[in-house]
Amino acid sequence: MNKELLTRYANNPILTALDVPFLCNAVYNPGAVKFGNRYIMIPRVEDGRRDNRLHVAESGDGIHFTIRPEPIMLPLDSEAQIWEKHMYDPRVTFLEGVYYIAYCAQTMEETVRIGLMKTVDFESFERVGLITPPWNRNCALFPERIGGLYARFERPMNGADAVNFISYSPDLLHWGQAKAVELKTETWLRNKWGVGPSPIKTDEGWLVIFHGVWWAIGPVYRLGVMLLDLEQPHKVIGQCPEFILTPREPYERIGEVNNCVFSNGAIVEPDGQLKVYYGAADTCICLATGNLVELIAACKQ
Ligand code: BMA
Repeated sequence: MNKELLTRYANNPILTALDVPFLCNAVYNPGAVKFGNRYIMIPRVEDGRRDNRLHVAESGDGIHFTIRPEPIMLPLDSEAQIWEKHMYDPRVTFLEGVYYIAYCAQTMEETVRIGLMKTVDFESFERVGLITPPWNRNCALFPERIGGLYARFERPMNGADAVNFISYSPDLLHWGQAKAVELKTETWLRNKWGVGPSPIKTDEGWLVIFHGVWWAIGPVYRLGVMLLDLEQPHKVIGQCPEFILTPREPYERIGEVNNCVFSNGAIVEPDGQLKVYYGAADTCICLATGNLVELIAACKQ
């Protein structure tokens, strides 16, 4: 088969800077979740100063989204004033009746760590706290406790960028017991890789979409898929050796960052279709779909 496992929506991109009702540079890398019968995306919006904020975008069909002009506002305490100069790459996880959003919190000097906020209605949002030390950029919560503890996928930026961990917490604030995720390195993800949307529970294991980076003239970001053990999620029980989406279309090849498909938001439909929302070239938002059964089978080949 010469076709990637994810299929692009024919009218990509589905959201661009021109759809945002104020001057902005780019809109990309959205978190995504189904909320009742509505689709919610939380895109990263790079405004006319190139500062990054999170906005809510809504849709009835998962394709045509309207973005709210106001960013998500959290009370700006003194810590947030430093750490939330930029907010981006949110992962939304529905956990124990609450929507948690793990996002990158970055200073003016570009030191980055993970912040966590929560909402029940996508109208008001509450900060939970900064949940990693500085230098961590990819984090997604699991949608349920594992062994009685909250769990997350994370990648500290400690020089070993190709190592991701699963860590655990009793309260969502204090995290530890980190275990390295045993993913096999392939050439296309050799330089670094990180979690995409929050892990999806299936009968066969946790299905995880992730990005992998190969450094050519610059970085090339592709998407892959793996399957993790339900009880010990650092154990990779299946891994598709090939990427499932690679930059090919002009909107993925050319933009603020060329050759980049990056996802941190996906929605499972009742019929087993997976809608993967992704940022293309750090410029706009696109949609690709896959089939859960096929993705699981690809991990087990
Ligand atoms: C990563 C993150 C993403 C971005 C990607 C490509 O490190 O910053 O938000 O899409 O780089 O620039």
